[in-house]
Amino acid sequence: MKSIKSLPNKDSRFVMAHMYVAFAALFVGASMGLLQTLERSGTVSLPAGVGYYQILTLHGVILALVLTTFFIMGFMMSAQSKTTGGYSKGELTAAWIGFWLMVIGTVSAAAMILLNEASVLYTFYAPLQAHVLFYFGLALLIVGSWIEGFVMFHRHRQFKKEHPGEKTPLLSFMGVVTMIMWIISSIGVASTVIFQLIPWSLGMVDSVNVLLSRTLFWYFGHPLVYFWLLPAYMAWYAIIPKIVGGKIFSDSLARLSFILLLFFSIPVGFHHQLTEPGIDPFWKYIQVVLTMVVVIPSLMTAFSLFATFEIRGRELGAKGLFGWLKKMPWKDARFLAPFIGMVFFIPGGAGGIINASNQMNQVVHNTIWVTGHFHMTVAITVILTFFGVAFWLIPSITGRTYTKGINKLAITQTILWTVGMTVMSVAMHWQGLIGGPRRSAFSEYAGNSDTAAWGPYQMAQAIGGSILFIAMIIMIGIFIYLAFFAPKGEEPYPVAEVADSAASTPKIFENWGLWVGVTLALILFAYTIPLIDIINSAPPGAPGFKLW
Ligand code: HAS
Repeated sequence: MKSIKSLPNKDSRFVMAHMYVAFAALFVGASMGLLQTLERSGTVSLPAGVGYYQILTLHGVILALVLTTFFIMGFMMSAQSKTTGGYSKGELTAAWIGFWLMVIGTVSAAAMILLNEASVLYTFYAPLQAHVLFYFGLALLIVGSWIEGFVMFHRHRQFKKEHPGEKTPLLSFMGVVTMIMWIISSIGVASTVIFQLIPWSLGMVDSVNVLLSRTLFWYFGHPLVYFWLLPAYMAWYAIIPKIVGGKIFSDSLARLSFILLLFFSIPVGFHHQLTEPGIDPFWKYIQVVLTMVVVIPSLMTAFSLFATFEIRGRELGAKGLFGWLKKMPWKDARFLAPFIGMVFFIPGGAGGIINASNQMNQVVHNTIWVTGHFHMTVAITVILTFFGVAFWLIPSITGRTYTKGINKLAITQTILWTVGMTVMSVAMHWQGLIGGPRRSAFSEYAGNSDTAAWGPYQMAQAIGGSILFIAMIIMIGIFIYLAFFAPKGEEPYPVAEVADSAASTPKIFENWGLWVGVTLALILFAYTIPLIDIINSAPPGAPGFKLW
C-alpha cells in the first residue's frame, strides 16, 4: 500500500528526530530507575564504583528533563504543523537549530553525569556542585526549546495573518500558552545557572546564596511539572474526543483552562519550600493559596472530559450517570493508555493538594511519599498519555499503520506499566508515611533496626521497578516497529472538532498582551518582596549585595 504521511515530509522528519531522542532517553532513564529500586532494596550493589546518586541523577535528568522536553516539543510542533498547514522553510531552519542545541546540551550534561562530575540530582541545587559543562548543557537544552517555542509563536501569528477572522486552531493555541509559560518560568532557572552556579563552578566566586538559588529554581520547578502536564491536557482536550468518536465539549472552556494554568502555575514555587527557613511565612501562605487556585483549571479539565465521555456515551445509547463507561473503546490502546492516565490523576492530584497543605507538608516533605506523588503524576498520568499519543503519532507521520497486532501488544504494555507503577508508587507513598527518606542509598541505613520497617516497601518498589522495566522494553519495541517495520499506509492524525452545541469562542483569547501582563503581575506580586528579603538577608559569607 502507498505510504501517506499526515504531515509534510520535512515536518515529519523534524518531529521524528525528537522522538528518536525521547525514546532513547526512555531506555537509558528507565534502566537507571530499575537499578535504583534494586539498590535501595539491597538486592544489588552497584558495580565498578558507580554511585547511587550518580544513577539517581542520570535517571532524573534523562527522564524528567530530556525525555519530556524532546517528546513535548516534537508532539506540540506536530500538532501545530497539522492544524496550521505546516512550517515554512525559515521556520523549520530555526527549529532545527533549536533541536541541535537541545541535543548538544543533552550530550554535554549526560557526559558529565557519566563521568561522575555532576551527581547533583535533577534539581541540581546548591550546595551540590557540578562540572560547568553540566550547567552549560542544561542551559543549551532550555535555550534550544525556547527557539522552537519562538517558531511556534511565529507560526501561530502567521496563521492568523493568513486566515483573517478565523479562530486559531485549539492545538496551536494550547502549544503557544505552554511555551509562554515555559519561557517565562525558565528565566528563573537560567538566572541561577548563569549568574550563580556557573561562576561558582568556575571558581570565580567562593560560595552562592543557596536560598536565592533554590528559590529561583522553584520559581521554575512548578511550571516545569505543568510543562509536562499541559501537552497531556492537549491530547485529552483535542485528540481523545476524536478517538472515542465524539467532539470537544467546549473550545472556550479548554482555552480558558489553559490561560488559568498560565496565570497560576508560576507564582506558587514556595509550596516546594514550605519547610525552608528564610522565607516569610506570610508569602508562603500567599503562594499556598495561589496553589489551591491552580487546582481549579484541572477540575475544569476533569469536568470537560466527563462531559465529552458522557455525551458520546449517550449518543451510543448509554443510560445513567456512569453508563458511558460501557461504551468507551477499551480495546483501543490509543484510548486506554491516556484514560488510565486520567484516572490516576485523581489520586495523584489529591496527593498534590496534601503536599500543598502546609501542616501536612511537614509530614511528607523529603520523604519518599513525594517520589510516590510524582511517579503517579508524571510517570503514570503524563507518560501513559504520551505513550497513547505515540501509538498513533509515530505511524501517522511515518506513513505506516497501527495494526491490530501492535494494538494488542500496546494494551499489554499499558497494563504492565500501570501495574508496575501502581505497585511502586503506592509502596513509596506508604513508606513515606512511616518516615522513609526521599533520597538515600541502601548502604546509608542498612542494618539499622529503626529502618527495618521500610524493608517490605522497598522490596515492593523493586518488584514494581522490574515490571516497569519489562513494560519499557516492550514500549521501545513498539516504537521501533511503528517507526520502521509496520505496514506502509495511512494512519490519520486524530484532531477532534468542537461540539455543535458549544458557544462560539470569544476573540479575547487571542489578546496575548493581556494574558502575559496578568501573568507577570501575579509573579511580581508573589515574588518581589520575598526575593528582596532573601537577597538583603543573605547570610555572612554568601556573595550578596543589598538592594538598598
Ligand atoms: Fe506535584 C512535588 C503539589 C500536580 C509533579 N510534584 C512534586 C514533585 C514533582 C511533582 C516532580 O504543594 C517533586 C519535586 C521535587 O523534586 O522536589 N502537585 C501539587 C499540586 C498539584 C500537583 C497542588 N505535581 C503535579 C503534576 C505533576 C507533579 C501534574 C507532574 C506532571 N507537588 C505539590 C507540592 C510538592 C509537589 C506541594 C512539594 C512536596 C514537597 O514537600 O517536596 C495539582 O496540580 C494537582 C491538581 C489535580 C487535580 C486532579 C484533576 C483530575 C483530572 C482527571 C480527570 C479524570 C477523568 C477520568 C475524567 C485536582 C483532570 C475519570 C474516570 C473515572 C472512571 C472516574
